[in-house]
Amino acid sequence: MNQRVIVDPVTRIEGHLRIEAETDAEGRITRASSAGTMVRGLEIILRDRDPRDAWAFAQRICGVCTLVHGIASVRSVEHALGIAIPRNAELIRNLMIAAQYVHDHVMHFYHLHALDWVDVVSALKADPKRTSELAQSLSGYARSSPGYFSDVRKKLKGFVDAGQLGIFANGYWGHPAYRLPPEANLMAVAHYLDALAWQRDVVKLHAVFGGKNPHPMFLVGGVPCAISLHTDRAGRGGGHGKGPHFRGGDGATALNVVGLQTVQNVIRQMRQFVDQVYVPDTLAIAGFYKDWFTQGEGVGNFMTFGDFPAKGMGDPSGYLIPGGVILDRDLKKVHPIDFQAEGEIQEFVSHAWYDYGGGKDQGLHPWKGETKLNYTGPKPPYKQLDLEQSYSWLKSPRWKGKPVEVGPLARVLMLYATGHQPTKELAGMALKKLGVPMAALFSTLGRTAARTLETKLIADAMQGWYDELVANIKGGDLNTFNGAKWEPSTWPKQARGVGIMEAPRGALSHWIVIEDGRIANYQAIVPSTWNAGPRDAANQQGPYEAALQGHRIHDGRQPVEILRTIHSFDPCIACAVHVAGPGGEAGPAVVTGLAGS
Ligand code: NFE
Repeated sequence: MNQRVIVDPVTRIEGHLRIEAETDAEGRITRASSAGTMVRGLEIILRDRDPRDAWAFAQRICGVCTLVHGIASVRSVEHALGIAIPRNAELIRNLMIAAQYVHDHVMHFYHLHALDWVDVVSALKADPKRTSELAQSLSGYARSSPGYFSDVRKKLKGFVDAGQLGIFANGYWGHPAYRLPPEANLMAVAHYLDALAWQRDVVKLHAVFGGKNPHPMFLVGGVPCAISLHTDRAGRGGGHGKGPHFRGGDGATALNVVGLQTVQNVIRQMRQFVDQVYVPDTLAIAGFYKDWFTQGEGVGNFMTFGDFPAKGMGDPSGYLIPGGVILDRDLKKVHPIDFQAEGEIQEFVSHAWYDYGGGKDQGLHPWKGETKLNYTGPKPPYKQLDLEQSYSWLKSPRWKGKPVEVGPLARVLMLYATGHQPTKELAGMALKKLGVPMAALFSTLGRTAARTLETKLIADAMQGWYDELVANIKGGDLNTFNGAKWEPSTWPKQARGVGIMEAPRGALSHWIVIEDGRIANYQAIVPSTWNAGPRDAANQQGPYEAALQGHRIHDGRQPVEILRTIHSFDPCIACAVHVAGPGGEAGPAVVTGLAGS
């Protein structure tokens, strides 16, 4: 019987995502539709405000990729007004963005995605001694003794016996699609718990540079963290006339030696966890699911905007991750992006609950973007969406009319295509270990593996930025702010800018139009919008929708296959629709509805 398998909400993501998958008699997906079920509002809130304040509002788009909207926002204003930031500010921003990647990707792997592959309940059957042998065969990670795994198993048994799986509730435990032996399951559960503790520590990097996390502080023209090696715990000047006074601590208001040492420790902790836990776990788990290297590709087009500048955002030749577009999997040609051209980056609303002044089939460049809400869907509670009409609060962004995938896979492919040697070596090592060809990257697990590989590349790069920052400070360069154009009286009457960056989930852009010192228009095109958006005016599917095509759903009440592919993108619908949630609802468990059609 043909069915419509509905997953709403998709959990272990940020925000509200609904998938409606139409299947044939064999349970194969013939058409999948992706719907964001809550609405954006940030663009409207930003109108008429001071552009120098925009980051503080824009950053509240999301608390997962906590800093990226702050960075994209200040970059949009800097681009509009022609402000160059000091090298120290660039290094500090690079370190903060990189820390966000490492934190976010590890969290995604263990806490949002692993349970699609790891059967928590099966871990109870594991032998702690054999688990220890398995863990020690994979890496030199210290927490790998039989006693350690025995304790984790005991803890887990406590959850299960009490009927309170807590954070592990509502998985499809026992589903035949789970293939790991009990020992691999126990090891992964142990690392899930370790990663929770680890993230609490590494988040300190943001607190040192930006005051807090989530939502650290930013500043148009630089970073708000002054550097002073002469401050004590209370931030008072020290030194007693004897040169630098190397005291200081958590209470200091300026970046000092203690803060820098904390950053160095975080970088070490990050690299250690990535090398000893995240990379080996990804390869070990992926080895049991090689059929997932041949499905879940998506649209076959990939886009990056580029990030981690070495010579300012104005000079893309200095970016660690280059920008460009790869079409139809062809890694031999990278197409340049023209951000200003009207026909390149556009958003469509043909199947979204918005109107455009010029008609629903029009595509708009974001400087001319409109945010006019028009909900025409069924009245809740509803069983099905009308997929022939509008069915999502996400718009459909397109590059030259084409759907493109953004995110870790796009970045790894771009680094590979542009000859980045460490990427080539790392990808080569991973593919060899797994015994799969390069084409395996174009898949559900290829996307997940690419996220792991880029985490290692970026964690390794952090040490270089840190060393350069310390060398600058030692050389007497304490500058973190360019205030030359701080005053609106120095601005032109009208200015337009785009702030680009690579957020963990992919290419992010904030578009600002400034008139008479105020924001006349503001549009954010977010990675999850590129990936999760609905069909466009030409009926082309977005990447999520295309990636689900052809998946065989074995049990419509437990569609773990849909979760595997959707989670491989790491959805954030809060970002994609810039949620304004009225009720502060907690995310309920995965609900699967079957509606015959
Ligand atoms: Ni809310 Fe985000 C990232 C942005 S979403 S997580 O990464 O921008 O796509």
